[in-house]
Amino acid sequence: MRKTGLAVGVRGKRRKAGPSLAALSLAALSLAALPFVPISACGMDMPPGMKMPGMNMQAGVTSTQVAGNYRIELNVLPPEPFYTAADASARHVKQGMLVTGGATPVEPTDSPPPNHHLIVHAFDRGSHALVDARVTLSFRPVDATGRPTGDSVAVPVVVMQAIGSGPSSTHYGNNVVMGPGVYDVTVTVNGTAATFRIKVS
Ligand SMILES: [Cu+2]
Repeated sequence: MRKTGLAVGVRGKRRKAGPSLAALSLAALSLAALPFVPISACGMDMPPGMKMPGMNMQAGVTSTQVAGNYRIELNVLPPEPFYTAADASARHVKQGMLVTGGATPVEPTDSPPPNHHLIVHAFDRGSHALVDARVTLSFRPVDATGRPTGDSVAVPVVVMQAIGSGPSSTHYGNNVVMGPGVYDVTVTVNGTAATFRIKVS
């Protein structure tokens, strides 16, 4: 890596390269003071491929891959509550997941409590239209060299929409327990596989 700007020498009067300690802690402070960025509708508002390393990872991880005929977007978000359509309307729920099919949801109140909402959106590669997909999803912890450090965990895939956002918000996945670390997440969309390496905090 090339250092720029910081170590411009003054001849005969050596200056230390790099920002001062005070500047560093100021930088850390301003990072810590950044407001939490809410993400609506399961990350639909985040540009594909956007990552926020070193920042509040609760704000989400988004990663996109093209595989076969599909563009697959993976999101790691905070856990979400699930509702049936009847539940949601009876209780006037404005935020959360509307279950439209698939496996049994893992509720935020389940034990052990899930700490992430691991989901995929599936789009047509060319038109970027949402596709109706049969999705499988699993994750496996890996070390820095990519070697697996634990078993692969299959995620029971719920088909859901973000409440209030309609069918265009359809996505697949569930609440999961994922400790901090690096994972290989394997997704299949109608039999087409993609593996994402992501860092979860
Ligand atoms: Cu969701």
